[in-house]
Amino acid sequence: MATNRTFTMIKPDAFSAGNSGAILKMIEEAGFKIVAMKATQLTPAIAGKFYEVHSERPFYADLCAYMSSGPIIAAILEKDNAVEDFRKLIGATNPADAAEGTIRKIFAKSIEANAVHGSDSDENAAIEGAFYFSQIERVG
Ligand code: YYY
Ligand code: MG
Repeated sequence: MATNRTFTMIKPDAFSAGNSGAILKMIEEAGFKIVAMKATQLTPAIAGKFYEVHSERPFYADLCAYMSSGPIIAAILEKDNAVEDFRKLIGATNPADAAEGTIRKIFAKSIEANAVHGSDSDENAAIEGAFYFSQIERVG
């Protein structure tokens, strides 16, 4: 996958609140193209694999339970400088610290139920995109 891509999930809190459309609208209005997308529900084991990097962190078990608690939307997004620009669009992990106008400031319920995921590097964007989407399930 090219480095002008990032990976996102609309998390269970935002999906169940019916905010997926509003979030996708903000994403498109910020100049991102959706080049792969699906709705799915993770099992705790799959959530655990996705967040394996956090497996030693105290919040890991709760995070895996939360991320498998309801449907999500997974998507690959394309834009120049995608990873950095998308992290700016979503705001800080804790919505209490997120800047005004960011997706997490507007939609997140808590540090755990924080509405969206965004990859933190080009390398992880490629890994995370490939975790969800095969070649035939995405553009390019
Ligand atoms: O990349 P980002 O999602 O902003 O934060 P990470 O530090 O990678 O943590 C992943 C995920 O874990 C975060 O979105 C919510 C949850 N989490 C938590 O529940 N409690 C924390 N103290 C830190 C993170
Ligand atoms: Mg992260």
